Amino acid sequence: RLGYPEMLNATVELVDRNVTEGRGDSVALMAPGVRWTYADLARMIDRMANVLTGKLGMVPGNRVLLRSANNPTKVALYLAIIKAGGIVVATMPLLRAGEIVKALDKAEIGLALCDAKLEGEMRRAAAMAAGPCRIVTWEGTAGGELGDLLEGVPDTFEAAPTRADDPCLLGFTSGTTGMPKATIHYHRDLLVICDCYAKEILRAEPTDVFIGSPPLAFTFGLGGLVLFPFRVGASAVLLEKAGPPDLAAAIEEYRATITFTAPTAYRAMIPKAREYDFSSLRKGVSAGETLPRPTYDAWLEATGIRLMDGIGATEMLHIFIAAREEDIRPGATGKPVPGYEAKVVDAKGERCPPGVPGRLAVRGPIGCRYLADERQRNYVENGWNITGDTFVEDEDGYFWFQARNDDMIVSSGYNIAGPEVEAALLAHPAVAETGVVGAPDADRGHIVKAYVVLRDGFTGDAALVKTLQEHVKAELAPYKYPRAIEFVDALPKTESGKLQRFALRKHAEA
Ligand code: 3SK
Repeated sequence: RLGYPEMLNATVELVDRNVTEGRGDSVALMAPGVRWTYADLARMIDRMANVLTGKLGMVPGNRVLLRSANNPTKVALYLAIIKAGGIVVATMPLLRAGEIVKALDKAEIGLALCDAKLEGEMRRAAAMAAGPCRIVTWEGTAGGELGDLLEGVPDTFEAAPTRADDPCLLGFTSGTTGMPKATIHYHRDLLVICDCYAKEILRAEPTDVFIGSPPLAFTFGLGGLVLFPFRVGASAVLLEKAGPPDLAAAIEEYRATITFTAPTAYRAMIPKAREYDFSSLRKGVSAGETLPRPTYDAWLEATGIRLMDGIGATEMLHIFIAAREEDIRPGATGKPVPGYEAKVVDAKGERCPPGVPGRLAVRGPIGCRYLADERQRNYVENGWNITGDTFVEDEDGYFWFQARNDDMIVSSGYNIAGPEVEAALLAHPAVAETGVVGAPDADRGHIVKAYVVLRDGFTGDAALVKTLQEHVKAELAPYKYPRAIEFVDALPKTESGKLQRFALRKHAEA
């Protein structure tokens, strides 16, 4: 149905096509002090591709590591590597040398392009790597070492003759376990997620201005802040600092229309809706973590926007279950995105009847291909991608998130989904953030333990513990209430904003 030609280059489709079809003067990228049209971006990409294949000796099929916060130079380099037939290996900006070296070794990297601001850890990693790695740094909009290389280089470049199923991206899973896996994606995959999720569910327009916080190394950010806007000739705003206060201010400054971020950030921005002008917004996508109903309701009340929850995976590049605004069933993640199939299966792989929880299995136009990793066998069974999530499918075909498989707490024989208890706690005005895990208990095997960050003005004392316990008992089956509550200043999170429940579990077990 998607019918891509055999020969296909993703950069040509995403950038050059905007120029050849008359959208060269439309704004592609904005960032503090930067405003590049599609024509500007196309020229920058071509100069960079000339440097890569000329002075830096890159040949099609080479893997190139890319390191920086979200900025226009990173996007141009990303797309230049792809246009020249290379394979991008993007890493999360906050990674330390000991983590970067895992990517260098796994992907056998010989060339790394790194924002000068992140050079220290990059050089330390290269010194530890198994093979030699040349590092080229840049400053701002391609000044510094890369700027010198770009001097006098032509601004036209003929794209490498890539096939639709040539690899162009190695995406590392976000590393919540400490042993990242590299997933291989093809040129066509970058278009598939635009033509399935973005076209059918998001329905973006060329006049849209996309903004958000996920790093481009997390494919949620790559889709939302580069691929989706470029596929329709819209604009994207790139923020190096994209915490909730920065994001809220930037929504007003750039008159953004579509936000991509995690539920935590939406929650933190709710009070900002009174401080900043959010009237330009028309859509909001939430992913990375399940969207709790209280956050959905509060964002709707603050902005009038029905947040679009979604679940995706680095393995499948982007979101595969979601709902259009008019089909949203608050609290449910949605239905399979057109082009994908999903089912809930039991331990034997049989489809569970509606209402019965099981593992979520998905298949569609993009499947998981790990780079040399035996965990491939656990993830793909008979063509179905077996995710690590427990879901329930209802009679109407909506999928309801229960927990990560390893987030299920078994207490006195009850199966309790930590995220469900989190959602109940978040509905209390005292609770800003919470993470719920099982803590070992001699009598019950495990008890439900909540780590809670309080909103300003509340005190974490015994009276509040009691109040929160009673609150959960009133919201959920009483056996789910947190028997232990610990008040903390912050919760451990991955760089993509996901709660690190394994860190909380470790703490609870100590
Ligand atoms: O749901 C996620 O965590 C995800 C992962 C990768 C790409 C996109 C998404 C939404």
